[in-house]
Amino acid sequence: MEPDLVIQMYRSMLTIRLFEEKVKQLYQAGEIAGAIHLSIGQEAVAVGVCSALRLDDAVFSTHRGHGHLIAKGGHLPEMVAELMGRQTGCSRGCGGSMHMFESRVGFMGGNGIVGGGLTLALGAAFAAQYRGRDGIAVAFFGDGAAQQGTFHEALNLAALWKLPYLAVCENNQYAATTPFVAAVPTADIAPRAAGYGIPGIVVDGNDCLAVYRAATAAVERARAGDGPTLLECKTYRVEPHCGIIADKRPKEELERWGRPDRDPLEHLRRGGGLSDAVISAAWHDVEAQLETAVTFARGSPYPDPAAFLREHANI
Ligand SMILES: Cc1ncc(C[n+]2csc(CCOP(=O)(O)OP(=O)(O)O)c2C)c(N)n1
Ligand SMILES: [Mg+2]
Repeated sequence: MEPDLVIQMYRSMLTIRLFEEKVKQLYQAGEIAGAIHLSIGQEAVAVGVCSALRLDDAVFSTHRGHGHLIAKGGHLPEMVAELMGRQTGCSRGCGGSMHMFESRVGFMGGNGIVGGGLTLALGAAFAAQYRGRDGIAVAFFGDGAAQQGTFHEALNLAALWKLPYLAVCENNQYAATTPFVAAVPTADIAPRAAGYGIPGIVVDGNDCLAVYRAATAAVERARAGDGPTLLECKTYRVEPHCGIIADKRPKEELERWGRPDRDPLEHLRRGGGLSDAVISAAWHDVEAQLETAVTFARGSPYPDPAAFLREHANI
């Protein structure tokens, strides 16, 4: 593994972690409105997968998508501005947390509809194949979304047409308050791939390098025209589902997943042999970038509804 790539992955995970912590603060201070779903603890999935992609590969995200956009190269000032509902936001302040969109980095949007991204990504994968391009489409989705019909519809068609498609299940073991074990009769989702004749891989979703390796193999397969892969990343959401739902997960479980050896950043720091100097430079840099982003967002105007309606009068 290239040392520069490992450092880049660490910085990207750190950016997600510190971004989410800042968002939590701003939300609690009333500077961000609406529902916010944080992905602290799940950083290695977003970064491991997106590090295996090109900028022009298309990523379709979920309601918990800040990390996916950051990992795909999203711009922090526009992201914070979007969360604060400002005109300079990546969706011009009209999308908010679940509907960020930044096509210039191949981020084709978050989605408030659980399982919705699975079928949208299918369209992008078909478009790439139809146009003879070698781009691929990735759908992130949760363990809860795997119970939706769109999961089966998307995998069936992607496999039938050998589309350049990668389905990434972020199995954080809960769908809101419903534990995975109370909703699914099997230990894993990945074996369902056999029903569509495609590879289904289970990987430690808190191990960024393991996710990266598995995603790289799936991306190579898709680009070669050999069709889709289902990648199930076992992980854990450290924060509650969203700010407004009580967290009833067992204390012992929270403590177990909160241990440093389960933390994705700490895991990469140890496994990647990153020095203290590299780590502290990364912290310094990312903290400064976030401060700049927040200042930018606070200083930006709110959208003008009349101008927005005029501009979109033909829709
Ligand atoms: C079609 C649909 N059904 C229900 C909901 C309400 N809802 C929002 S998030 C969520 C849980 C999703 O769980 P999972 O797919 O595991 O993702 P996670 O929140 O764990 O990242 C539910 C049921 C929704 N937004 N859309
Ligand atoms: Mg889940």
